[in-house]
Parts: sequence; C-alpha cells; structure tokens
Amino acid sequence: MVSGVAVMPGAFSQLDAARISEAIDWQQHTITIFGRKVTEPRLSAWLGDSGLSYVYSGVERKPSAWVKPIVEIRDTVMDLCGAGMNSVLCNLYRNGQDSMGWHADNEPELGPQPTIASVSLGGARRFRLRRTDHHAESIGLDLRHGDLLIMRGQSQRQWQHCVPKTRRAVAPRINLTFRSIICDRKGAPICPVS
Ligand SMILES: O=C(O)CCC(=O)C(=O)O
Repeated sequence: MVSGVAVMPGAFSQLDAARISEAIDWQQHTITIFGRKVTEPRLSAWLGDSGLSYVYSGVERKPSAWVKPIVEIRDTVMDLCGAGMNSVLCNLYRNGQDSMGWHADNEPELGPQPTIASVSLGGARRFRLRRTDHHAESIGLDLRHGDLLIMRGQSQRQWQHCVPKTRRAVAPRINLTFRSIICDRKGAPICPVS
C-alpha cells in the first residue's frame, strides 16, 4: 500500500448519490492548460467557508456556500479522519468518458502536508496513483459507492493521482474531495473569515 493513503470501504454507503447530486449546483469549467483552453471532462462545484480563495489551473475561484447534505458528510469526514476541512471540490463523472488527469493536490494554499479526504458515491471508478519521481511505479484502486479515501502526510508530494476514462459502461459517479485551505497563494498561513 502507498504510505499515507488509506481507504475506509463503504464508510458512506447509506447515502443516496442522486439526492446528494441534486443539492449541488454543477458547472462545467473551461481551464487553460499549457496556454490552450479546454473544457473539463466532468462537472464540478467548489463549496467552502466564506473568505477563502483558491487558484486552480490559473483561475482564482471563490467557494459557493455550504449546503446541508454536504455539511453532514463533511462533519462525519472530519470525525473519521481527525482533521478540519473548510472546503470541498465536488466532481461529477457523468459517464466513462468523464475523467480527471494526473495531478497532485499540492497547491500552496493547502500547506506542506495536506490531509485530503475523498468520498465516492454512485458508480465505481478506477483511481490510479503513480510515484511523482518514477511514473512507472503505479497502482490502481476501485473506488466504490460510499468509500472514503484519505491521503495525508507526504502523499501529495510523493504521489500523483487520476481517474482515467473507461470504455466500460459505468453509472454516474460523484466524488467529494474535502480539504483545508490554510495558506495564501504564497504559502503564508491565513486566518479565514467565516
Ligand atoms: O474523483 C476522484 O476520485 C479524484 C478527484 C481528485 O483528484 C480531485 O478532486 O483532486
């Protein structure tokens, strides 16, 4: 297993993915990668405490306000992983052609050793991890409805992750990736206004 990465299978299996999806105002963003504008192959939403700001793919984003069903999940996530969470990136993979490319959650806003807690709901998808300094070393996990994946310590420095496209018929999947913004863009600690 990868150091700093753990899965709690079925921790949220009682949740209804369709009900959670309805509570979220999904958007499809256009981002700039290597100077080229691309439409993200998934829908997303960012919720969090007021006063936070997060730069993602060169675009500064302000979070939308928390909604009750997500607050309930957040509070359980914080209990289970023993870390505070002041924001969540929500992703909706509508089918097997929706995906997330290789990256690490290593933005300066998250501090040097972030705890990232990710809840999967709906259809199962393959989640891949590869070593940052040796891409050939990789592993795959199937994340199923209700699973809680926790990544902490050095894991965002040592590993990258992705959700690849698949030709298999897969049901829509929601992923809620909770995190805590604790620094400004330059890595200096901040006191968020709530
Ligand atoms: O959908 C997933 O399991 C991964 C999401 C992710 O990598 C992210 O939000 O940074």
